[in-house]
Amino acid sequence: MNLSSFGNNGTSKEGNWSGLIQVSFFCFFLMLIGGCSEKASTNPQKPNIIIIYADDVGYGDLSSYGATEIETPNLDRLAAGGIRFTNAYATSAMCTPSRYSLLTGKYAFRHESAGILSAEDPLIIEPGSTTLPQMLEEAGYITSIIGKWHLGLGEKKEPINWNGEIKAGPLEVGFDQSFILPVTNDRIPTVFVEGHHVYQLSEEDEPLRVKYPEEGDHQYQEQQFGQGDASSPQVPQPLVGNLPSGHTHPEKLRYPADAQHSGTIVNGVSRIGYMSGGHSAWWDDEQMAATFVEKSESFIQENSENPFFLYLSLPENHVPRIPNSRFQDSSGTGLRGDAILELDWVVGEILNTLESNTLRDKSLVIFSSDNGPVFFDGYEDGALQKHNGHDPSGIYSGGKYTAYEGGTRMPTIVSWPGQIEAGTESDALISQVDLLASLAALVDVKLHDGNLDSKNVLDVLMGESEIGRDHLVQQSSDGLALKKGPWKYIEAGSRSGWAYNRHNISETPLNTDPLEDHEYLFNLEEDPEESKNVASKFPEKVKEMRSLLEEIKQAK
Ligand code: NG6
Ligand code: CA
Repeated sequence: MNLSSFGNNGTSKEGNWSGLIQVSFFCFFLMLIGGCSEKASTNPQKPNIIIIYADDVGYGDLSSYGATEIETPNLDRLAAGGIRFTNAYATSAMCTPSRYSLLTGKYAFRHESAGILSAEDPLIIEPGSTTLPQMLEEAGYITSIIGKWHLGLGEKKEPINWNGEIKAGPLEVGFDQSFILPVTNDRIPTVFVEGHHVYQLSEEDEPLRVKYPEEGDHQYQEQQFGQGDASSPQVPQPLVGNLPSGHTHPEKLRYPADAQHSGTIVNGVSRIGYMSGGHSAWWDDEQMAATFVEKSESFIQENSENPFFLYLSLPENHVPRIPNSRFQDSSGTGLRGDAILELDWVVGEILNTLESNTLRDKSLVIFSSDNGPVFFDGYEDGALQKHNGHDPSGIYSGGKYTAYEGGTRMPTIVSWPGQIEAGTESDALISQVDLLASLAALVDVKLHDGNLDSKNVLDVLMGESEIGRDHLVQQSSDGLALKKGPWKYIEAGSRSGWAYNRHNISETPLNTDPLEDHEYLFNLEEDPEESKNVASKFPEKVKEMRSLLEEIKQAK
């Protein structure tokens, strides 16, 4: 008998307390007669933990999740060796909030600054607070982040000096080592930061300077110039230095960009924001995947005797999609598909490294993505025109930014050979916010922060239980949604803005009233595509879901 899926470390306000108390008494009684084993707490195990976190990869993007136009053999190998989750979620349909939840165990809507960040935004995780790497460090792990960070750097008061010490960042919130892409690959600066310093920045270089347009500038540019019209006499000039930008030199671009992505050109692609100097440190987009593989391999090899935690946060499939030339034109589905193949290659390299170091059986590997897919996200890179029938949201509607299932339901694979049964599938409801409490249970660390949204679903992750969460919150760019049982409730206002992006394969509005500002209720069992709003048919259910969401929002 295994009861540990009921345990939530007392961390959540959403738990069924009376059930928990009953179970605790029952468990206590069984313990007296020697029959209750809470595997995670009485027999802690310390496998290496590797979270491979992809960017903008959708539910339908992997062949193990039904893709037919794209083959992902390495991710399929991972799935064949573990559990494939079909009801697992990121907390949000955007990057920063999902990553915030993954690392802190808290819903990001509780944090006023956890929106999509720029390179001028400070760190949004409080140094010294409970985080996934800090918890694992406490359990004796060596912890490292390699890849995309996007949770802010530095402090509020002072802008970052990119030529000096860059702090606070990952090292201040629990990572022992860090090699990061600081923001997004479509944002300036296009440099890596290792520890507290820009990687490979030469002192001989002009100082690296970074500047983003103010909100007002964005709108001004967009209204005035649309897609960076160089023939206009008022072409926006760089806000720092005088390097070519998408506005000033559109003829230098691999592909056209929208006004916001028309800042400094790096490797033939204009980015959000402006940069000058620091040229020695600029990354080569085509080598990025190989760089992260190389850094990961060294970290794994150097720590083969320790339990280690590697948060490998890959930029594929975020724009701009500039895979290595080996992958360009390899998928038959345009650059978006090519980037998925590159991601799959990285996963294969990591698995091979674990195997060749005889670490595979000692390693728990978790793969997921931060938010749903998108074709056009600022660049005319042909992704939409060349999809060749590949639908990255699978059977679901929507994608990145949206409250629909495609925004947050993520391909999620958990594998630990010898401990988790291979080739299995689970439809238990889980969220990435649960990793903190679940992994804490695995390594037997008691969490000090009592205000977490994270629930211990370790038994579900281990394939020992099908009982996941009762409900979870999905954050879109415009509001919140709540999923409970077959029901999905979307609060009023949540479908504006990006709602036209309902079905990503066409990005044409299938929805007849995309901007209606009212509540939605869907029965996902009967209508997984979220096409029939049944709110007026089930007013009591709407009321119940609305008040549960309100209760979760109010919880502190
Ligand atoms: C948006 C960008 C988008 C992408 C996103 C972050 C515009 C118009 N759009 O603001 O291109 O960079 O931020 O994506 O600027 S995420 O996956 O990191 O959340
Ligand atoms: Ca993302």
